[in-house]
Amino acid sequence: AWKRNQITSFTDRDGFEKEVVRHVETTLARSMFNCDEIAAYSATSLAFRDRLITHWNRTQQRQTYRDTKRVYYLSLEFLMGRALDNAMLNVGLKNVAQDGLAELGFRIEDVIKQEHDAALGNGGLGRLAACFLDSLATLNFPAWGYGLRYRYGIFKQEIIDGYQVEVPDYWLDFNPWEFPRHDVTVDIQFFGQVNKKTVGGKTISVWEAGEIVQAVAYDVPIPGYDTPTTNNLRLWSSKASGGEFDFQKFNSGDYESSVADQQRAETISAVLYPNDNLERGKELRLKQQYFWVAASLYDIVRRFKKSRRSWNEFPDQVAIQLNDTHPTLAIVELQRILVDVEGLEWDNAWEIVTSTFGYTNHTVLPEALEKWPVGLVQHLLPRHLQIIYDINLFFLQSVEKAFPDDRDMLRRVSIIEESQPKMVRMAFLAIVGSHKVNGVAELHSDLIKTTIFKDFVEIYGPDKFTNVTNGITPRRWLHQANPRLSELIASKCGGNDFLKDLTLLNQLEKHVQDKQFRKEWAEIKYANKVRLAKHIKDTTGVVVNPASLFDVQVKRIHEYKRQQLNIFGVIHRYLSLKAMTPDQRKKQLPRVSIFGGKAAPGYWMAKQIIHLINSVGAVVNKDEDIGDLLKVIFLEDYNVSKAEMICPASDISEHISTAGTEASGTSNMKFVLNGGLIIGTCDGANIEITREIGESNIFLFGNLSEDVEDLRHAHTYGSHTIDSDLDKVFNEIEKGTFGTPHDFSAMIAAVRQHGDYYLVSDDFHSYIETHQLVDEAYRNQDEWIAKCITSVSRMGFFTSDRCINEYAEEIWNVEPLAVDRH
Ligand code: 26Y
Repeated sequence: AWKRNQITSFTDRDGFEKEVVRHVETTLARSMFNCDEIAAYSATSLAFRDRLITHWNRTQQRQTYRDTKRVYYLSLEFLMGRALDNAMLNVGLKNVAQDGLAELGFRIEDVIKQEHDAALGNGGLGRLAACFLDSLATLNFPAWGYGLRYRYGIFKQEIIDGYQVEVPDYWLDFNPWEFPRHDVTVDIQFFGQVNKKTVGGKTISVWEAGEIVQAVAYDVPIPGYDTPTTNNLRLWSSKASGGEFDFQKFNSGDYESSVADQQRAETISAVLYPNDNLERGKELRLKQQYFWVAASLYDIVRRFKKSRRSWNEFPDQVAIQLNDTHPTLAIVELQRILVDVEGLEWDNAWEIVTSTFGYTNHTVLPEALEKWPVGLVQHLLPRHLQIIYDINLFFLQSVEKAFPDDRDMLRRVSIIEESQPKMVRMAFLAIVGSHKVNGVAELHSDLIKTTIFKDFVEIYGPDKFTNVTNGITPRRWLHQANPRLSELIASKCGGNDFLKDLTLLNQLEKHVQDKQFRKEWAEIKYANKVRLAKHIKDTTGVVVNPASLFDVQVKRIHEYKRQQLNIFGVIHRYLSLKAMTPDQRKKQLPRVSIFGGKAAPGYWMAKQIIHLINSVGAVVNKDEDIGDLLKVIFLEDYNVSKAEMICPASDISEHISTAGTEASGTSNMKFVLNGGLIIGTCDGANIEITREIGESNIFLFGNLSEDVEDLRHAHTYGSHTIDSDLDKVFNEIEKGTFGTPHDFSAMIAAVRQHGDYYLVSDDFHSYIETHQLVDEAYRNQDEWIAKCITSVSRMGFFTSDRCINEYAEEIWNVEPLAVDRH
């Protein structure tokens, strides 16, 4: 028998240091004498990576050997952030590394900070996928993620003269966390035509390629917390097929065009589309989607075939979850493989397909729903368009049977929208091709059933539609982001078990009245605020007082999320302060309004909002009448690793979307879990957070989702009077107090002239009043801290572990694989 992994496992400080030195001197080919922090980061990562590989191989072997049902999570986005700290904590050897690095002359925090975020996502949807991978591994589910290996992740945001400027995020320079699998490749075809062939009396369709691009697998290990299970995230990279050059062209002297072919192929996985909730219908995006989906399915089918089971067992072995409609072509591709390649009958194949897929919807915003022009699909994927038409035909036939007199129903639910040009409605295709459809919070799941997917509930019955309220991983979002709070909690909850069973947080509640505990809690919050204040000073030059109330809104900039409401509220506060006498001012509570988030590069209004925030900051922050009473900060380049610093430092955070527009929100959960309170609308998961933590521990305001339609109607067809306080804010902007008024005229016009679609004026008064309640509550620090502790103690529901268990039970029908803890 061969001996396993003698070389690369360390368990103590000495062993760790030896591994670091070995990697510096051999893998990195450097000397310990000029080992800087980057080299220390690289070597530490390589040492931990080696450890993970052992567990990873064993996990994969065990999963192959046991051959139980696997889950495949298809997502165009995985917003992973940094890997090293997470790996150290999940493996449980961070202390060892800390001591070892200290002995080598490094502070572990500085080493961790060398890592570039893996920013392969836009926002909530991508981060959710990352939290799910963490939970799947922690709970020992046999699960793979499939995504694209973008060379450029979400752009880096710079703020220049108050405006957002996008800089490319080239992150792959050195990435120790990925393993290229040059032997795992799939040829993906595009364009071409479909020919009919008769084989043994049967007519089959053959798709002749017009272009072939190669998909190369890159694997990223995903360690579970406190378990040897290490799952796999497989990311596909595109490459010209047939090696580096098309030799025929090359030899015939057509060097330029052979290089051009290669570049065209590599373009497919080059860049993440930076739109969040805004569909643009670009051909390259559709190419990305098919490239990734086809490679993933080929891989999944190849693995299934190894077990030599009958095709009818496919859904017993494979569950595929579609993260929004972006991977919906997988439904069509599997049907194509089963019918055209494997020769199954249509109905038999379709039964297998629909039993395999589940579809998660993340939005009701019409502008975010994917539709592809029929002509584009025809051109790029001619066979797939035929299959889509057949799927639609059979579907509409069944609808017609059930609703014989309802012609309009057929028009409404058709997968093909009969518009000019005709469009393929991807959400409808996803519903028809899946056995379960879920929303991501209760309100959202109700809304999709009563609005955008109403007809489908009638057709399929209500059981096809379900809710799985989002969650977050407490490993990254508490233990890693807020180590001191995590430790304090552990001291009251009987150790670290709460990180695996978050409901154990409820043990905190009996300590709420404990003076010493509250004091320590408050000290930790303060220290986290000091750290953020330092970051603010270092990056913006503005000095903020950590004793102020920190009011945070960080998320993608979008009109529906209403950063404009927030900044108008800030201006209102500024005007109120300016109108006070010095004596009155002395009684006011100092506040720091902190914003962060990226605007899609083509989203002009979102960029205007950023500009207004910065313009207000420029005036307020240097106003000597105001001093510490109000500071306005825009934090550049909000991303996962910044969120890990910001969430623990917030007193109150803002989740203030127009009711009915934010599907769930997940940062609301991160902020509360880190001992902050929230101000929010009755939207998304805010509603369930309120149910869990209690109404007295959250600041809710604004109109309800059921009233939004009527209000909008009234704006358009009735009289629309602007809230008088908001009007004063607008007048002040128009006076030029915050710079050239023309710059902000569109934002004001959206409210005054264009129907105020997001109900900024309707909610303004309630918003301002509720902020006054926040101020009052914050004055009583003792009670404030009690609210925070109580809230945290009741947040157990919002772990992504609960979420994954619900998916496993209700949608995937998969079970964890027991592990031996050698
Ligand atoms: C079609 C394409 C342009 C597109 C790209 C990205 C469409 C949507 C998105 C991203 C959507 C997204 O991040 N949605 C968010 O998903 C979170 C996780 O479920 C929710 O918490 C959040 O409310 C929702 O906005």
